[in-house]
Amino acid sequence: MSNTQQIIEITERYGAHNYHPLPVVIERAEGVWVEDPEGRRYLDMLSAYSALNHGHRHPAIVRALKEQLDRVALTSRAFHNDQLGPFMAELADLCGMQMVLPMNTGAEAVETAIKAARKWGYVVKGVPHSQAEIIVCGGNFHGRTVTIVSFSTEASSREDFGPFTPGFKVAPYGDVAAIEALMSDNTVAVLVEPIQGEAGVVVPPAGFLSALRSLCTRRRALLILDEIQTGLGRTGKLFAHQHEEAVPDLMTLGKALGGGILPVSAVVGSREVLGLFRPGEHGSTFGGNPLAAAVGRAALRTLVDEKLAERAAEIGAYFKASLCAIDTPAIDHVRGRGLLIGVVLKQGRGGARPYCERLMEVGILCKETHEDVIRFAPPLTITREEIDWALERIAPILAE
Ligand code: IF1
Repeated sequence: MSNTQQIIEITERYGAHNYHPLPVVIERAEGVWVEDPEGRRYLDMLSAYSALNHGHRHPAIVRALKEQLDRVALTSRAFHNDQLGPFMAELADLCGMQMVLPMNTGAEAVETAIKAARKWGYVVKGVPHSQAEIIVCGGNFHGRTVTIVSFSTEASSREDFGPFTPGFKVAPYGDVAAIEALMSDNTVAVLVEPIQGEAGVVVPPAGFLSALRSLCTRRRALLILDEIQTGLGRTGKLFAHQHEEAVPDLMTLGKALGGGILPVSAVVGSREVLGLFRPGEHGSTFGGNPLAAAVGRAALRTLVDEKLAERAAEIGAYFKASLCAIDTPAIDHVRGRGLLIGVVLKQGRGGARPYCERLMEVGILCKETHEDVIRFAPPLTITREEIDWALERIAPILAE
């Protein structure tokens, strides 16, 4: 039995089966390439769901990690450390926001944003306690906690996990009028992804985000944008909301904020909202630890220095146009922005999984999302030559 088979076997024997991974084992990785125990190389076109915008083990980020590791790794927030303040200042400035609350995972950032919005509703807007309402969109994905799946519209994310957290209303994604119709005096926020990732790379109608910004301002509700997947260069701008005029009141970040090395997430926003937290009201053992802060600083520095957002725009446009040019009855259409691309297959042809399995056999790792969509989201450091290498293999398989 090969090492790959042995590793898969022990993983399946002891691990809860909450995933259905492709039958590939990654033993080492560098840049956009990963390698299995038998030495086979694959082009990573999933990027850990957009946590690897900088590619695997980016040298500048690894260096920051190692240097910090030789100084201090963990302090808790009971004391200050010398990395967190500068990280939060650099992050707030990059976002054009005033304050940061550091956490670890995306879901923790989303939970923090929900608590911040509710508190703002009660303390500032004057909503009666425990009456706060937050509007979300169908097809949303914001994490896996019980509160977050309370407003999921995906049965498999919420079945068997009740009872659920109240205070959420669901409107169709992209429909500002429907969101307005759900608003009341108790609405404290609207929480949306600028592009829905898990729903299958769903780009909203042009003008949706800016119309939503105006609506929230008019109805005195906070606009919370979840940029955990779309942020930090992925869609060809630093943040996906910059494709429109839609500066959020709160923004959640995660995934690539950790530079593809550590879990680092944050809520970024105005002093009016994030300034409401008092000591002891919220926290996290690892949130804002010096190792994460040092890695986060390197991730932001690299993102800007290597112009990763601009690269995503340029190379993403080339990749998307090349995918659209593939002559095949299998593809219904291609959608997405920057290097967040979904190839939507025609229904009733067996779905996207078999294509992902075929692509793995020729050295490309990607993932199906929602049955009929192949998601391509390579690291933003990918070169045009590597995209061409991928296209030479993708085209024949999609044309089969
Ligand atoms: C899994 C999906 C993507 C996210 C947005 C918050 C979170 C995520 C917009 C929570 C996380 C991850 C979770 C991961 C797979 C991946 C995913 F398929 F689950 F939905 F990317 F589309 N907001 N998305 O995309 O962040 O707590 O995971 O750090 O659960 O398998 P997290």
